[in-house]
Amino acid sequence: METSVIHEGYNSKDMLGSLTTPLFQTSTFTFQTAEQGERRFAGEEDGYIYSRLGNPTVTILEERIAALENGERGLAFGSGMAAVSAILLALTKANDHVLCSSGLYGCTFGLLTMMKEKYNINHDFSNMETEEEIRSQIKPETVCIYVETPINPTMKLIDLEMVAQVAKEYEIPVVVDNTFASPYLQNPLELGCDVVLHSATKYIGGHGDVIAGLAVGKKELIDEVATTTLKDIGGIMAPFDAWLLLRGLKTLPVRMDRHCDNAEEIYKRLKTHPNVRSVYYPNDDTHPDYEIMKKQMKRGGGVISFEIIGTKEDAQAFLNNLTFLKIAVSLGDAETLIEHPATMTHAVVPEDSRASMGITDQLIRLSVGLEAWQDIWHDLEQALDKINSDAYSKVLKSR
Ligand code: LCS
Repeated sequence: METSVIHEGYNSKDMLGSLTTPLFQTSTFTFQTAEQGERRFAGEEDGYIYSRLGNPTVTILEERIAALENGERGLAFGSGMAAVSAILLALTKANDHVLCSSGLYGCTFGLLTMMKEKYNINHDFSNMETEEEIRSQIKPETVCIYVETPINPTMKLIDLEMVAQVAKEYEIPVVVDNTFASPYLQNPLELGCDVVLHSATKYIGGHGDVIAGLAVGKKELIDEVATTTLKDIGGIMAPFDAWLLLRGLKTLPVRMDRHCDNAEEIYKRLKTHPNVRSVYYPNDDTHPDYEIMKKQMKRGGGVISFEIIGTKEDAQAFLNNLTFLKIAVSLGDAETLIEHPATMTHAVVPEDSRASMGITDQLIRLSVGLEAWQDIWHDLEQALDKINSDAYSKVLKSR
């Protein structure tokens, strides 16, 4: 992995010796003759035509991610949601059914709702805790199982090997959103799943400067997506974004280990703070899915969720009291980012669904960055301590 993130898919000899991958910032490619143009469009001759159909910088990234996820073909998109929607729309048609993990990123939830309302493509949520539970929720119309693990923002895990085994019995493809783990910590295709997706905006980019998505799977399916729901809907990745991602990817293993080291330190401290009611981080034997984490993830990742003791307003005051940690959605950046899922990333999810996903008004999501963990903790601790004094002053006022 450490070597592949740097070298896979690129040979400097092909590019005048350029050490780093060249940026082909071009919308179109010239043909030497009209006949060559005809052959390229007919698929009789390899070569680039137009950057919506393919671009050399983007191809290098696609080959690299395919190697990192151990899949046959990778495909790049203009955002994580472009990847999610292109894959889901390629796998479904009207009256089909998708079985989803009971917890999804807010916009994926929004997309599924829209697919249901506009195209009658239905879905159900499942905890996917046992084989029987999954079997009981698969319908004759089920064409896809869609799983996020770790789940945004609750950090619940789904046993991918178990889901893949059940899905094989029914010949239903399993799509996994691997954004939170990154290819460094978890490889769903190796566990028997069929498609892996990433919001590359997060750990793969790693520097908070690009919105992008990636998908990897069997050549036949990814070829179909490339020529239909990517090409014709058009959510392609720009060459410069691919260039930034190739740069970010080189340090993925180093960054992920540091994110995990820092998260482990912060987790230990959050667990013992008196104003914290609960903490969710999979790499701990008190986490209900710890056995799954040991089975399918290298480490626990860089995101921790926790509930403060208090109200929604206390949660917001806690965020406002942070001094250098940034209040922002997104995750996986060098900077520690902190947000309030109920009013931000998952605000589109109706309140009752949020409650069943475990997204309370007290829940805070922390993407632990690469700063010194002592500094991160220092800022969190002083703001957590203030919740205490706020709560204390309220008690005094109420007397
Ligand atoms: N899948 C997951 C698990 C995500 O967390 C996100 C974005 C997406 C897909 C969509 O990717 P995008 O189109 O944004 O590249 N998650 C975000 C979040 O938690 N905060 O801001 C965006």
